[in-house]
Amino acid sequence: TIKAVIFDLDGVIVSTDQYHFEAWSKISEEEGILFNETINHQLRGVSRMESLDIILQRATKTYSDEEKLQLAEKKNEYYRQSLHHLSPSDLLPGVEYTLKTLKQNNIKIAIGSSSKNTPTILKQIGLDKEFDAIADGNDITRSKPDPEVFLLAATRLDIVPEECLVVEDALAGVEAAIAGKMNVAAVGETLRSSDADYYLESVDELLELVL
Ligand code: B16
Ligand code: MG
Repeated sequence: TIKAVIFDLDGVIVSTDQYHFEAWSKISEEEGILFNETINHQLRGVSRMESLDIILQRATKTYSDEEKLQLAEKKNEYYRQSLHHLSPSDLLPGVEYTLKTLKQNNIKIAIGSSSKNTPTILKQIGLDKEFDAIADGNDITRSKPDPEVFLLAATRLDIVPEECLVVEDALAGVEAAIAGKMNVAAVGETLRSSDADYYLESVDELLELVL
């Protein structure tokens, strides 16, 4: 039985991926590095510094650690500019209903996100008080596909991994959930044939699995 659902944030609760894409595009353009949707897809669920490393694989010059930090900071400033526009209307389809229904049925809900901007995002979309536990990029040292963020969420919920269902839009996140011995449901076209236990067209389909 499933006693808790741990939601990824970007790409599952809210579609901030477009904002990440725009911010990384600006950085790449300024630095003269090739960047496109395909490369952006590799950044899903991956931490900020690891994302930068993936982008810099196509750079012709080498960057010092100091320069990398500056680029990551600049990207985050661009990204945070976009977050100002975020509002409850940006919740992905079915999210509000799903959270409400899980609560009514005494299923615990948590966030497990790589993003250090999780507190800001949750406030902007009006969900900062909704979850029983939040584990995010500020709490962890190893990002997805390491299970750390999901295991921390489970610990904070006081539910064993085997009784948790993770909902993810990123391959790294699906792998993290599997590594943490959790049940995992994938959303989003690109994960249609991943190793996830379930595939969902939209988040509300998880209610059929859990209730
Ligand atoms: P930040 P998730 C992830 O969030 C994003 O999918 C990924 O693209 C981003 O690089 C990462 O958060 C770090 O975000 O720069 O805000 O700390 O999908 O795990 O909720
Ligand atoms: Mg995601």
